[in-house]
Amino acid sequence: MATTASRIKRVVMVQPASAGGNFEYMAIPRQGMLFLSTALGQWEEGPFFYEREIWFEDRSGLMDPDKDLEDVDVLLVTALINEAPRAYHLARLAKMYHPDLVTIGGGPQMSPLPEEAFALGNFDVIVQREGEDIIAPLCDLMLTHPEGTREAYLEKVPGISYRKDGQVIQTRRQGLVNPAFAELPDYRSIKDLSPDHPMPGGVLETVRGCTEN
Ligand code: B12
Repeated sequence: MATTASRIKRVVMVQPASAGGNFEYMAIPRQGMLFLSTALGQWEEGPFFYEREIWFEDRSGLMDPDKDLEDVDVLLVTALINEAPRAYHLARLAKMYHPDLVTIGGGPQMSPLPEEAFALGNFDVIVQREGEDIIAPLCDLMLTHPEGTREAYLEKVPGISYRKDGQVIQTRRQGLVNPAFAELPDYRSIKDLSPDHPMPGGVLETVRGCTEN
């Protein structure tokens, strides 16, 4: 963890390598990290500013959780089921090498299964459902209050799980994030994205949630 008292904090956001590869032909990064990065980048109400790097392992190669997370303050991990084994492995090693690093998980696999994520990934917090509106205040909280003193603050954050005295505590969340909250995906923070190393395909989000009601 960065030891300086700087107001600038470093966040690495990872979409872990998928088992068997990300499709047959090409890696298509998902949108979740891109919108969370926008939300962190536009946050001005808290004590910190967030410098982000989005690391899609299927595209940029595997991260070394020892070397690549030095001087990083927060690790955000997303996962679908086919990325969950690597996600948990990575998060566990990250915590082992950097005990003070804040680790937060989320996405379609961990959201409904926080117990699995805590047991296998040893995360500090799991975010359930959408995350744009709470991610910056949550990072502020985690970086301001040391482990063991956070619970009173965490219980006020809607839609998360955390551990307290060996139990998993879940907070309730109602409603959806306003679609204009983080307007555009933050492609600029993607690691290694340049004209020499473009993405072969991308996704455009037109509607959030289930299109079949
Ligand atoms: C569009 C879509 C696709 C597209 C585009 C994929 C892409 N690469 O972008 C296509 C058709 C290609 C596809 C393929 C697959 N998909 Co798909 N897909 C979806 C769909 C409909 C929307 C995903 C999306 O873009 N959402 C918008 C983004 C912004 O939301 P998000 O990713 O959920 O992220 C938000 C939150 O989850 C949260 N969050 C996410 N990660 C994190 C991390 C942290 C730290 C925090 C704090 C918060 C957080 O914050 C984000 C912003 O609010 C969902 C169903 C749904 N309605 O959600 C299924 C879904 C994600 N797909 C699913 C699956 C299984 C797959 C495949 C593995 C299928 C297969 N066997 O090949 C592949 C994997 C491809 C890949 N590598 O991504 C499952 C995942 C279930 C699971 N437990 O893993 C879902 C949930 C459908 C379902 N109900 O089964 N998919």
